[in-house]
Amino acid sequence: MSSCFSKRLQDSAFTNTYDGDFSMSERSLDHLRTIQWFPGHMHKARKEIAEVKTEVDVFVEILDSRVPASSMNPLIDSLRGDKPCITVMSKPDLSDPSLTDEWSRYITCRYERPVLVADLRKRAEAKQIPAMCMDVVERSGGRHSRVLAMVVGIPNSGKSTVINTLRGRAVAKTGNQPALTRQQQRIRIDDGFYLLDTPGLTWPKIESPDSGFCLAITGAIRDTVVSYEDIALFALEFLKTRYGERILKRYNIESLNRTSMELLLAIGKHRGCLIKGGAVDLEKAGRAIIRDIRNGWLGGITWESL
Ligand SMILES: Nc1nc2c(ncn2[C@@H]2O[C@H](COP(=O)(O)OP(=O)(O)OP(=O)(O)O)[C@@H](O)[C@H]2O)c(=O)[nH]1
Ligand SMILES: [Mg+2]
Repeated sequence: MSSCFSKRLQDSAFTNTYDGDFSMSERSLDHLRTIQWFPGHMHKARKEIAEVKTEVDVFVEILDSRVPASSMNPLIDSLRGDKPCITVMSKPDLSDPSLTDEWSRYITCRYERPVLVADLRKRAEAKQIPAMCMDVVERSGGRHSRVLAMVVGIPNSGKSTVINTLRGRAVAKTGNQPALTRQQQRIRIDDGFYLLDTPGLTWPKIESPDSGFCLAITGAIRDTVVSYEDIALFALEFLKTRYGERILKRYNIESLNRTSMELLLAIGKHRGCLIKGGAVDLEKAGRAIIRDIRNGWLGGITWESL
């Protein structure tokens, strides 16, 4: 393990959750509040996961590879306890390949568990999951003639999608918005392997404002909880330091030497997001940027680095 990562990382108190530095440089968005979203159905889901846990052989934790740190929900970790686990990093088509690779190697080394990076809509990529589950169950001394794997993760990370992909048809409801799954659902993949879909869980208390915004950008938190203007301001602050060229190119902007609000105004103007009288509609402009990001039109972006 020591050969994998720097001493700084190994010394860090990275136990259940990432505590490294993924804050934005040049912060100028102090007015943005910490986002919290843990609606009632998640309390119920948490209870139901705890109730069924004794039957479960292995956990499949789905992390959104765009926000690997904020996807590592300490609540899920505590519900899992010492059950075997594999980690699947979803949506690699929307994240930055080199950072996805770094995170994947980090999680493998730090948590000593198998990690699969996969576009969960593609059978060729997801099909390794059953064998990986069987393998960790066997190595942990559990039964393996009939394995029940519980799929857990933050909302909108791809839990129901992977079940549909492995089953070969749409047995679970999916869509690019959080909290679509409200109840557990057990699906037979083959005679020896069952998957249990669960409702997505957010952190009961999001400590870091940056984490809340990362989850909002990627659609793990309901869009009505925070304005598009605020999410876009956060996103632009990050993008101009890490992926500035893409902003310049996509929105035909000449210089990044502007505040995030100035960028939002320029992009709003460029996109024609105007209200009566010609002023920029900041909410509309923000929504256009967030849509571009979620659709991958600004390229693969990872919002958290090691
Ligand atoms: N681009 C991309 N989209 C994906 C991938 N996996 C899932 N999706 C999409 O992500 C969205 C959310 O997927 P779901 O399977 O509904 O997510 P979930 O984790 O079940 O969400 P909740 O039930 O709300 O907790 C859907 O639009 C999927 O098509 C992936 O690897 N890449
Ligand atoms: Mg679901």
